[in-house]
Amino acid sequence: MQISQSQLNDLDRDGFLILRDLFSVDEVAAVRSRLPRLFAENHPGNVIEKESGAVRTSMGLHLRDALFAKLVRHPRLVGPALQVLGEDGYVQQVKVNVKAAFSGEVWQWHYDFATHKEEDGVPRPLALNLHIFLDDVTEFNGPLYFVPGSHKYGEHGSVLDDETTSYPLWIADNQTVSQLADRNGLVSATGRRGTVLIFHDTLLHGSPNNMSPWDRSIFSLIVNPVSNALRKPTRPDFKHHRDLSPIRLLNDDCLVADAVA
Ligand SMILES: O=C(O)CCC(=O)C(=O)O
Repeated sequence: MQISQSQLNDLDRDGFLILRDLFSVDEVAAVRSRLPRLFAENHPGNVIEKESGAVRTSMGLHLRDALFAKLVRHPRLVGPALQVLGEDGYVQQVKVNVKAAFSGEVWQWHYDFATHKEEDGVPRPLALNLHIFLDDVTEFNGPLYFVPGSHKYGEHGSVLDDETTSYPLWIADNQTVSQLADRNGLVSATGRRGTVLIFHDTLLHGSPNNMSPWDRSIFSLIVNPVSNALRKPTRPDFKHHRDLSPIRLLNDDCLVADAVA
């Protein structure tokens, strides 16, 4: 799948693009059906919330489940990203961020490239983060907040925060967020399950606690150009995969065409 010139313009201007209802309810249900087994596994890629003990994020999923191995090659998800990159991309990171009802914790203000640069030695902020909503995401259950256009300011200052949550994250300081949010406002990315987000590596974003009675799970795939691959890996493979094979797209019906093992 390719996106239109006007969508390319929006992505370039805002740093993110929302593609509503791109995956069907049946496709989302097929993906969601894999989660209970994956979350129950004793796997280092399963990161538990600090307070509740619920799964916060589950990583490396395309190496742990055959349906996720297809999802990371899905043309509706990855086609637009390869179109934007204009070159071969590899699977950098694959996860589901859960944010359970009542207990899902915050993702602090950050931009992804800070971590990619500091922890993986990625040279340039070219990677794209691709999300699929696996639940309806509303104003109540912890949607992502974006500072639109913040990717245009290049790299923002960042420090490692390994205390606030169970997931160490290079975070942006409040002053930077204030300045850019005062100038450009904030957008909360909401939509029905099956909606897709694409966003740039230097876009400031975060998400609040989920104090609602509704779960909020989101699939995330980070695609990085092969030419921009990590140079100084320090993190485990499930946080930044070492297999730099170019992603080759499958057919559009690959999630539902036939039974996946
Ligand atoms: O799942 C969330 O709320 C935050 C996800 C995020 O910040 C990311 O994918 O970089």
